[in-house]
Parts: sequence; structure tokens; C-alpha cells
Amino acid sequence: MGDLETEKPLRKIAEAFKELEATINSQAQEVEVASFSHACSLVSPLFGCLGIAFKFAEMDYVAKVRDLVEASKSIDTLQSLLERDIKGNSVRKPGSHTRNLLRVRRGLDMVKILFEQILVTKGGSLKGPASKAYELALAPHHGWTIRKAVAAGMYALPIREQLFNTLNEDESSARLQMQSYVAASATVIMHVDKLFLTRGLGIDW
Ligand code: 1PZ
Repeated sequence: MGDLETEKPLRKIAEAFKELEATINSQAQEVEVASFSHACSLVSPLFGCLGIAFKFAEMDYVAKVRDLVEASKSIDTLQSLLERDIKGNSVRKPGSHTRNLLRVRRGLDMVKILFEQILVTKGGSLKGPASKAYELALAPHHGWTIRKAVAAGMYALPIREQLFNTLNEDESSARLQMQSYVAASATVIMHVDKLFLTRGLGIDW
């Protein structure tokens, strides 16, 4: 609201994920729950640009990110967040921090694939890119009802120019920010996967 920074959501997302990437590539390699959940919260405004049909996706994503923000008040790193749930035998428990982390990670992947698809597409419609991203990142983990609802929502998406407009970008500035996010989020997503896989937790549930 009048804040110059909040008017450039794509840039804020790209910058936050570049910072996470830098942390992962540094000596320490330990990602704080606070900086991770903050970066993830910056993705939420994108939903507003997708129209009412995605309200339920927004509610689910925002609630899970909020849980991670809450967790950051008592847990330092993503690593210790997982370790706690392992000790408490609550990794897969509905609503657990670890489970929410895996769900949020899928949201990040969805946005990454969406941007990749937008970058290689010319037409004005976002239906192709959004469908592809959903199909690869989330559909395998959703039941019939959710998949049908998402498919219906795909018809109510804005067109590419509208989306960039709402985000206060033009084609070329949007491309730059999307490219940054795609590169940085790949590192972040791989890091989260490694946290799960090295502990034998799997990522397919
Ligand atoms: C132009 C872009 C179009 C994007 C279309 C996005 C469609 C996403 C629809 C997701 C619906 C999610 C409904 C709720 C699903 C929950 O059942 C699961 C499991 O949660 P649990 O059992 O652990 O409580 N939640 C999820 O799978 C997390 C979904 C996160 C969605 C993030 C999407 C990010 C897309 C951003 C696009 C800008």
C-alpha cells in the first residue's frame, strides 16, 4: 500500500530466494526456518493475481507457511525442524511442521515450473503453463476432486499481459525476475529434498 517494495512482488520473491540460495551455497549450509518461511510468504501475493478460483489454494498454502513462521519462533533451522518431528514420531502427522514443509516445497516447485513454462511460451494464455506446472508439481499428490477443481479454475486465469500488469512488471522485467527465481528456487528445492532423503523420510507422500 504505497510501499514501493510491495509493488514489485516478483522482485521481492526473486531476491529472497537468491539469498536462500547464497546461504545454501555458503559454508554453513544451514537454512533458518525464519528466512525460509519469510521467502515463502512472499509468494502468496501471486495467488491474488490468479482470481477467485484459486482462493482455496491460497488458503491452504498461506496456512502452511504461517505454521512454519510460527515454528521459526522456537526452531532455528530446517534441519532441526525435521529432527524434532522424527524424535516425536510426527513426521507424516497431518499439520506437522515437516509435513507442511513438504507441501510448501511443492508450492515452490509449482511456481518454478509455472515460470519456466511462461518463459518458453509466447501466447497470451496462461492455461498451458499453469496446467503443465500443476500436472508436474501437484496433481500426482491430489485426489480427483481437487484435480477437477483446479482444472476448472484454469479457465478463469488472467492472460499473461494482465498478470504482468498486476505485478507491476513488463514482459522483459518479468522475464528477468522469473529467471532469477527459477535458478535460485532449484537450489532451495534440492536442499529441502536432501533434508528429507538423507533421513530416509521420502518426498512422495
Ligand atoms: C497461473 C497459475 C495457476 C496456478 C494454479 C495453482 C493450483 C494449485 C491448486 C492447489 C490446491 C490445493 C488444495 C489443498 C490441498 C491439500 O489437500 C494438500 C495436502 O495438505 P495436507 O493434507 O498436508 O494438509 N496441500 C497441498 O498440496 C499444498 C498445495 C500448495 C499449493 C501451492 C500452489 C502454488 C501455486 C502458486 C501459483 C502462483
